[in-house]
Amino acid sequence: MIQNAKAVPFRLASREECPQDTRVQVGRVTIGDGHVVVMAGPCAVESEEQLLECARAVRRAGAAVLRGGAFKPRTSPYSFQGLGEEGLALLAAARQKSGLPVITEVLDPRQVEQVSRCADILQIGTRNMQNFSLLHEVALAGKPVLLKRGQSATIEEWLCAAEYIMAAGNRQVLLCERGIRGFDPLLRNTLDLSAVAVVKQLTHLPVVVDPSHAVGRARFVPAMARAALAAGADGLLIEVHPCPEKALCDGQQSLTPEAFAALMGQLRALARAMGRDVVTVC
Ligand SMILES: [Mn+2]
Repeated sequence: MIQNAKAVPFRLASREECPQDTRVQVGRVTIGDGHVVVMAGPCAVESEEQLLECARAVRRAGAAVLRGGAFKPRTSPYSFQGLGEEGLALLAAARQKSGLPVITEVLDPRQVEQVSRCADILQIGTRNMQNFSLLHEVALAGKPVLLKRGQSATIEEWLCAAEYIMAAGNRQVLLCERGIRGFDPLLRNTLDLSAVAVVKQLTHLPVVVDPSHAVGRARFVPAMARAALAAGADGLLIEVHPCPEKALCDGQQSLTPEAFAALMGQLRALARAMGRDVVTVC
């Protein structure tokens, strides 16, 4: 038993354990069945108008899941930290009005229950990938979990973090590549698309790519979103803001609704060329 654990540090997440692709069900949306699921919305929930405008725009363009942060883990403690509970209430309202399932980040094990009430997918951010008490709590919540890769995490460390969630009884895990720490100041991070190919082979879990946080500049997001789809990603997580220059968080990497709609058209064409579809909620 101990020898086995040594040989394969992530067992439940491995292809050997489960040769068939895992499908994660989020309301009527299935992630991991070969089709492409696009999740989009603002970095942070800022107001009712901002969130609803964004929800309507991304839905119209064909997104299947609404993203939005209520609790924001910021590099500086003086940056906007999110609306917290008020943000969760706005997400719940947007979910109801738009009919889109919601993904939002949970930062603290003590908030998992509260966040679970309005979230269809619980997001673990890059800074918390190895916060094992948080991974344990989200596993117990019984909701799908999107696990972002740590900024400096190896693929194996990332899969071991997924294993923590699975070993605690939750198999509904989405892996999210969001860029790793690079050396080039022109980009926020380096999008590791090779990780998508590697992880698709090593595991049966769906893989989502977040090009927004990887490149950190809106003008580079469409190219990397297309590349992620071509690399085999099951889904994309993209930041969209009705007015990026006024965003309280990550405005420089947020697409306008118009740019997002144009990108969705390209993604649909690319998906078709690969014998896939972009999933929409109707
Ligand atoms: Mn962000």
